[in-house]
Amino acid sequence: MYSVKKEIFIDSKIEELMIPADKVAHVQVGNPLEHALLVLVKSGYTAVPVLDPFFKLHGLISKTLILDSILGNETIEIDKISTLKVEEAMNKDIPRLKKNDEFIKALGLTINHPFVCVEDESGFFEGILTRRSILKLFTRNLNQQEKMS
Ligand code: 4BW
Repeated sequence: MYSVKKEIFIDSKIEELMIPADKVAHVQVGNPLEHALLVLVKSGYTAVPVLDPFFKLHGLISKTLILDSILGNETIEIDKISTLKVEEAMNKDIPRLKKNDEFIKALGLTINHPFVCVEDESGFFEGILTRRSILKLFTRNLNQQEKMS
C-alpha cells in the first residue's frame, strides 16, 4: 500500500510546477470576442488568461463566457462577436497564486479550477498552474515508491 508522503506538500514549489507565461496562450482585454474565440478554438483550450499589453492579469475568458455574452432572448446575436471586447465578457473574479505561496493552497484551488493563474506582487502575469501538473507530480511520487518497494 502506497501513501502520499508529507514532503510532497512541503517540497513542491509552484514556480517549478507552473507553465511559464511565454508558453501560455492568452488574449488581451481589448481584443474583440471573435479573436478570443479563434484563439480558444485553435489552441484547443476551454479557457485562457486575459492580460493587458503590459502583461498585467485581468481575468479569464472561456468559450462558454463568449457564447453567453452573444446570447439574445431566443437567438444568438452573432454580430456582437466582432463588436464586444474581451473585457466585457471575461470573468474578473478568479483565484490567483504567487510563486511563493504554499503548495497546499494551489492544491485546494485546483479542486474547482482546471488552472490557476500565477502573478507577481504587482499583479503581472507569470504563468499558470494546471491540474495536470499536480496530478503528474502525485503520480510520479507514487511510481517512485512502487519502484523502491
Ligand atoms: O492542446 C493541448 N495539449 C495538451 N498537451 N493537453 C491538452 C490540450 N488541450 C487540452 N488538454 C488536456 C489537458 O490535460 O485537457 C485538459 C483540459 O483542458 P482545458 O483546460 O479544459 O482546455 C488539460 O488539463 P490541464 O493541462 O490540467 O489544463 C487545465 C486548463 O488550463 C486547460 C486550459 O484552460 C488551461 N491551459 C493549460 N495549458 C495551457 C492553458 N491555457 C493556455 N495555454 C496553455 N499552454
